[in-house]
Amino acid sequence: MLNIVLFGPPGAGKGTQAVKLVNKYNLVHLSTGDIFRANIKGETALGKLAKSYMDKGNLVPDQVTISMLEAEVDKNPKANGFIFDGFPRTTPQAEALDKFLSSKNTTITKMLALDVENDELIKRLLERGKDSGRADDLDTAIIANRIKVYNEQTAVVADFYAAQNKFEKIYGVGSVEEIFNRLCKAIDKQIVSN
Ligand code: B4P
Repeated sequence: MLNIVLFGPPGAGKGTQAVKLVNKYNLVHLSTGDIFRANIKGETALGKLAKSYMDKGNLVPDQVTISMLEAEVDKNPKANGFIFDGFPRTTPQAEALDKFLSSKNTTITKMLALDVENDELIKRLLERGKDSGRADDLDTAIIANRIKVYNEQTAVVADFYAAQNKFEKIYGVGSVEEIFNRLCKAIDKQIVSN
């Protein structure tokens, strides 16, 4: 199986690139942000809970997020592999994912981390906020909080995968196609060496 964690700060382009990668490598795309937004739209209990955190730019609690993600993996028993987009975002999430995948005799192949400077992230998110309808993209204070949360709680997840020799940084500025080619090069190199 090819299991990729697509990593990076808010607005780094994880969602944008994940859609292209799943097509090329025939993988299942699991975006925790998208699943939460679908629940918000459907006005489920999970959606109501998630919204109260997401609208402020905070993380949804680990146990809720982990259970939801595991249920989504279980819905796809025949998958060739997964792109985990926006998950794991904390060390407990990374530990839970490792344990869960190993119970299925598989593992994370690689973490690809999109590297984008803060000014560019803020510019992209505000631009998306003009028509995304996402409360967390509209306000510079909420965007600043998302970046702070990333630096304080999420950035360390890179160390978790670096310790397993699975971490690779990919420069995330340029055209969508240029960045996609950089990601594909890293994945193809990994496939050849496996
Ligand atoms: P996410 O939905 O994961 O959103 P994101 O960090 O904003 O997005 P991403 O990096 O995917 O950006 P995109 O490609 O869209 O999370 C939202 C919230 O959900 C979190 O704050 C949290 O509350 C909650 N959540 C999600 N997962 C969680 C977890 N595991 N645990 C707890 N809470 C969780 O790109 C952004 C913009 O840039 C787009 O408009 C795009 O068009 C543009 N763009 C992309 N590539 C570009 C390029 N190369 N050049 C110029 N613009 C580009």
